[in-house]
Parts: sequence; C-alpha cells; structure tokens
Amino acid sequence: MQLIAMVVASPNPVRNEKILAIDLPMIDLSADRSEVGKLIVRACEEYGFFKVINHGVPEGVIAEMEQESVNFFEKPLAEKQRAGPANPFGYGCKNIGFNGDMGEVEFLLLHTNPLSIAQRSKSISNDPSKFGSAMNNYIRAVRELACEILDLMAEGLWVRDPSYFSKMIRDVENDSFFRINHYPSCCNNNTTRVGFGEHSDPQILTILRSNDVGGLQISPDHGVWIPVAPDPAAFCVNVGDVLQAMTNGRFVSVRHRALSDSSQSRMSMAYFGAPALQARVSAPPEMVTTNRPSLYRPFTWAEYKATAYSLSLGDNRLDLFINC
Ligand code: GA4
Repeated sequence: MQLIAMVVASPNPVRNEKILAIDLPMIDLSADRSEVGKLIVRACEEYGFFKVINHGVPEGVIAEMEQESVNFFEKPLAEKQRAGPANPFGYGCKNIGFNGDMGEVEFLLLHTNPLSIAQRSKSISNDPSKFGSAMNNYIRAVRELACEILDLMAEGLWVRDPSYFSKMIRDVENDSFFRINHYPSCCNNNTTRVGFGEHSDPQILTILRSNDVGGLQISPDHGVWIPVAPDPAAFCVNVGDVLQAMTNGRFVSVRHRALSDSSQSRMSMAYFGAPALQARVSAPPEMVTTNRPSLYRPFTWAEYKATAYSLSLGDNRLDLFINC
C-alpha cells in the first residue's frame, strides 16, 4: 500500500496533525476467491480498512434506506426527538455514549433485531412499515456481505472452520447495531469540526456506506491521519476490536474519526456486526502458535460491551483484555 503525499495546511480548527493521502485497497469481490482472500488479509493486517465493490448489495436496497434516513433527518428537531434520547438506542444529537463525549453529529442508533426494528420504526417514521422494511432489507443484505467477507478472511488465514468468524453474526441472538449519522453543514465558512471523535469499533466487523461527502479519517499510526475518499459505489469495511482478538492480534482494529464539513452535509450508514451477548470470544487454534502465543484472554461479548460503555469513546479497551 502506498502513502502518497503529505498535506497539512487547511483552515482547520482540528489540530494541525500530520495528514497523509492514501488510496485504501479496493477489493473486487467478484474476482478469483483465493486472490480476494489474500488481498483482504493483507489489507486487514496493514490498515484494518478496505473498500469493496461488486459487493452484491442491490442498489435499490441502499437507495431506499438512504431515502428513509434523509426523510428522518429532514424532520423538525422536536419530531426527531420523539425517537430519542439515545440510551443507547434511538435519536441522539451531539452526545455520544454515556461518559460526556460530544461531536457535531446527529444520529439514529438501532438494534438490528427485526422485533426491535418494528418497535422503533413507530417513533422514527410516519410510515413505520416502510421504514421497517427498508431497514430489514438493508440489514439482511449487509449482514450477508459481512458474512461473505468474514468467510473470505477465514479462508485467507487458513482457519479450518471457514465459518469461525461469520457464525457469530449469523447467530439469531447476534447483538449487531445499525447507526445512521448525519453531520449537518452549518455556515459555509470552510472549516472542519470533529463530527465523531477518534475511536475504534468494539464489534467484529463494520460495513460503512456514505454519501459523496468526505470526512472519514483513519489513524493506523499514532498522530497520523489519513482521509478516506468518499465513494458511494463502494462499501468501506473495517476490523473491530473483537476481530482483532479473534485473529490473535494479526488484524488491526484501527482508530478512526469523522470530521464534519461546514459547507456540505454528510450522511453515513454503519452496520456493526457483533456476536450474541453470551458468545465467548477467543482466537481459533490456527491463530495461536509458539511464535505467536495467545495475546488476549477469552471474554464474552457482554463483558466487552459493558467495558466499552463504561469508558470514553477514545479509550483503548482491548488492552484491558491482554493475557497477563
Ligand atoms: C463506537 C462504534 C459505534 O458507533 C457504537 C458506539 C457507542 C455509542 O455511540 O453508543 C459507543 C462507542 C461506539 C464506543 C465506546 C462507547 C460505546 C459510545 C461510547 C462512548 C454504537 C459502538 O458500539 O461503540
């Protein structure tokens, strides 16, 4: 992978950090399976992030979910607040989590369980069954994509059970979330502010799609920020903490953030594939060798999630699970 240039100057109240330009690996899922597996493994080891095209999620399914999201954020604040506050599910504005984190963002955070979707839709849309069916169709399609990618990872890593990772999010009790973020434009004064602060995703895998406004930045090295070019034709995929643990540290759950642009509004939709609460997270035997002894102690997703919610957004939580 190539780091291209160093661009620093910008009318930017976000500190003048080192900003590098990069093209994330673009992986064509319709290419030869074993090649795709190798490319995904390399991307997850180097950057924890990659983009996929020919992903199989129908354009219409994406367009409907996006339209429902636009309809929601266009509503007057008082109506949106009927779907809130986010504790953690529902409509949230500026407040992130429960420990004082804030950003220039409004969002809907939802559980992906169909019963929960049906229940929540009532306070989100004037046509709850339309919202519910758009979301169910979207979740079904991106979950399938996530499972396919997790199977390709297992194959690329030579894990004997190719469904070792994907079976966790195929479990009917999976605790996967869906988040729709809206970073509103404000004032055309050409500044950027932090929309969603630096963090890693706690889950297994995140499948993100955004409109054609940039803002996502990744930080594979401390203090270095790499902007990810927006690409509505692709999904951006990233490794979460649980997958870092399940690959015994071979894949990296990279810290990232979203900046909000004062003159253009950005919307992104993120599916966070997670295990069932009681599922036990541990690396398969193939990932543990004498040269690479077991890095993390086994834990349940419930335990990990509780730790995440007890800390701040930017805190490192996976280090708390390192084997002594
Ligand atoms: C980051 C990834 C997902 O957006 C999220 C976030 C969650 C929340 O907003 O409720 C958390 C954050 C995220 C990590 C640490 C905790 C939990 C806010 C926060 C301070 C939905 C998730 O699963 O973890």
